[in-house]
Amino acid sequence: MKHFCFLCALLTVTAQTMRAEDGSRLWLRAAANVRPARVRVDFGTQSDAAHTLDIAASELRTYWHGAQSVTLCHTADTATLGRDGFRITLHGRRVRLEAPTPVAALYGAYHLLRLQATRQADSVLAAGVTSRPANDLRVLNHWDNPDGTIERGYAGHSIFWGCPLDTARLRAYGRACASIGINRTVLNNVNAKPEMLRADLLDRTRAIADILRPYGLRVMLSVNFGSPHALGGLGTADPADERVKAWWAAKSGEIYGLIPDFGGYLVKANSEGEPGPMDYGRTHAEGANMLAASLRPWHGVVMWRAFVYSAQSADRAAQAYDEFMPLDGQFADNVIVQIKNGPIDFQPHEPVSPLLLAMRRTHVMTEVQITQEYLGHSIHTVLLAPEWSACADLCRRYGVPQSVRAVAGVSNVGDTLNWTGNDLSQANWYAFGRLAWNPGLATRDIAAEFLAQAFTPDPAFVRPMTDVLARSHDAAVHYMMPLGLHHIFAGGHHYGPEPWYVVAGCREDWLPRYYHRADTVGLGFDRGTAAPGSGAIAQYPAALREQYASDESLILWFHHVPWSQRLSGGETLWEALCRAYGDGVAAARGFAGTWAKMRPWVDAERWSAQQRRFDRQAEDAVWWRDACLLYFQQFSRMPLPSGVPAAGHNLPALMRFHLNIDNYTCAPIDALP
Ligand code: BDP
Repeated sequence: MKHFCFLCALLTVTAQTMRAEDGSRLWLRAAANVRPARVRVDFGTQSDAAHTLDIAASELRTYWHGAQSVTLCHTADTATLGRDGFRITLHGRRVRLEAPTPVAALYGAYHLLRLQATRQADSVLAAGVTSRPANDLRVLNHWDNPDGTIERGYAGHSIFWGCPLDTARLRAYGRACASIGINRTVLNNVNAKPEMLRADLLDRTRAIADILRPYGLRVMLSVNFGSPHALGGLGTADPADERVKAWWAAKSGEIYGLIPDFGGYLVKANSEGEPGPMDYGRTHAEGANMLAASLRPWHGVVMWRAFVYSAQSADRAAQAYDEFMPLDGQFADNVIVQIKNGPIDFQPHEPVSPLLLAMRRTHVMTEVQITQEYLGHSIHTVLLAPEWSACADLCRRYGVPQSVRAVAGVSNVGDTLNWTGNDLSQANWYAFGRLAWNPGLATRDIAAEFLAQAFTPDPAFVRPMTDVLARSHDAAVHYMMPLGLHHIFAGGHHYGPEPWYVVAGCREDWLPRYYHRADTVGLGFDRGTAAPGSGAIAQYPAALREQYASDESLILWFHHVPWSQRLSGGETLWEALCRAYGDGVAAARGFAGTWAKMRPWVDAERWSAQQRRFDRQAEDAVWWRDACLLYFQQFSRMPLPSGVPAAGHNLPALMRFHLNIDNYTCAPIDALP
C-alpha cells in the first residue's frame, strides 16, 4: 500500500511537470503558492479602483514566493512616478511597493513577479527599483472586424467580436496586457465598419470595457469617418456640416454614457479607399479636429493616422510628409497623429519615418506592427525589438519632445490557444509592452526575460535562445530584403517572395518593381536630391540625411546602385547581395538547429510545433534567396559568386507558383512547395 501511494504521488508529480503545455499562459507561468504569501494593502480609500488593488494583492499572494512579506502602499509622489510608476524597496523582511494609483500598484506587482521569475529579485531588490513609463499611452491596435475575422491576423479569430463573450479569456488578455504595462486597447480594425458605432456593438464594447477596466486597460474604437452618412443616414460626412458635428457629438456622448473612461477614436481616413475629410474638400486637420471636439468634454483623444499614399505621388515614401507637414500646428491638442515607424509600410527594415521627426507643433506617436504581416506571419520567428528600438532612439535624438507620449502596436493576438500562433511570437507582444514602458531596454534583455518566463530560466535554454531571438530580425532582413530592398512580396498576402509580381492595370505603387527598380544598370530606389532622384532624403534632418546616405544596410532604399559598384567591404553590389541572402539562409538554418537541441528544456507540444516552424522558416529562407537572386540575376547578368550555392529551384517554376492562403487562419506551412 505504501508503495502504491508513493507510485501515485510520483505519477502525479510527473504528470504535473510533464503537463501538456498549450502556450495559453504566455509569460505568466509561475506556480501558485500552496500557502498564500503575506500581502498587506495600505492604500487609503480607493473605492473606485478597489478591484485593481484586489488583483494586485491576489497576484502577489498567489505567486510571490519570496520569504519577505509585501506591502502595497499609496504615495503622493507623482512628481517622480507620474500616475503609472512605482517604487519597490526592501526593509528587512518586508518589501514595500509604493504607487500613486491602484493601477501603478498592479504594474509594480507584476514587476516584482517578473524579477522573481527571471531570478533577479534578490539582486535588484537590494538596490531598490524606481520605474516610470516613458510613454503615457501604451496602445494595442487590434485589426479585428465585427464578424470576427482579423485583418493581417495569423492566430485565429477575434477574441472580441463574432464570438460569445468569453470573460475568462478577456480577463487573461487584460492580465497579460497589465503585466507589461499596456493601458489602451483599440478593439477593431482601422478599416472600420460604420456598424461599429451601432447600439448593439457599442453595448458589446461596454461589456468588454467593464471586463478590462480592473486591469487598467481603457478601450478605444476605430471609427469610419463616413459613419454619419453610412450609419446616420445624413447624406454627408462633411466635417464642416453642423448636422455631422451634432451627429458625432451625440455619438460620443452615447459612448461615454456607456463607458465613462472610454479612450477615444483611432481614424484611418483618405487612405486605401477609406472615406475622409478630403472627400469634402477639407483637410486632415479639419476632420480630426471635428472628431476631437466631440470627445473633448470627456478628455478623449483622436489618434489620426498618417498612413496615406496615392497612385499619383512620385515617391510613396515621401507622401505622408508632403501631405501632413503643411498642416503642422493646425491639429487640436487632443489629436495625436499616429505615424508608422517607417515611411512605407512595416517593411522588414525601413529608415524612420521623416514625418515622426519633423512635426513640431503637433502631437505625434509611432505605430509599429506586432503582427508579422511582412515578416513571415506566425510561421517565422522574428523578434522585432531591434527595429522598434532603433526607431524610438532616432525619435529621441532627432524628434520633438512630446507633451503626450504615446506609442501603438498592431496586435498579433487571436483566439488560438497560445494567442499568437507561434509560441515565440508572444515575445513580440511582450517586447512591445516592455519597450513602450522603457524604450531603452536592450533586445537581449527583453528576449532573455521573455524566454525565462515563457519557458524556463535555465541558462542552458535561455542563453542560446536569447541569441536566436536577438539575431532573428537581422536574419529575416537578410533572407528577405537585405541592403534596403523593400516591398518585393507576393501580392495580397505578403508571405513569400515575388519580386516579379505584376497585374495588368494595377497601380504601379502596388507592384514590387516600383520599389526595387531593377534594370541592367543596377538595383534600388534613388531617393537622392540630384535628378533623377525623388528627393525624399531631403525630408530628414541634415545629420540623419548624412547617416542614411552612407548606411549600407539601407543603400537600396536611398540609391539606385550599379551592379558592379564596390561597397565598403570591397565586394560589388551583386556579390554583397548574394552574400547577404546566403547569410540569411545560414542564420535561419542555425536557428532550426539550435531549437532542435532545446528539446530537453521544452515541453513536447511546444517543442515540436516550434520545430516545424523553424524548419519551415529555413526552407522559406532558401525560397526567398533563390527567388530573389535568380530574378535579379536576369538584370545583373553576373554569375553567382563562389561560395553561394546554386539555386535549388528554377525561376520559371518559382514564378508559376503562387501560394494560396486565402481563408487560412493559422499556418500556410503545408501549402508551400
Ligand atoms: C497595410 C496592410 C493593410 C492595412 C494597412 C493600414 O496591408 O491590411 O489596412 O497597412 O495600416 O500594411 O492601414
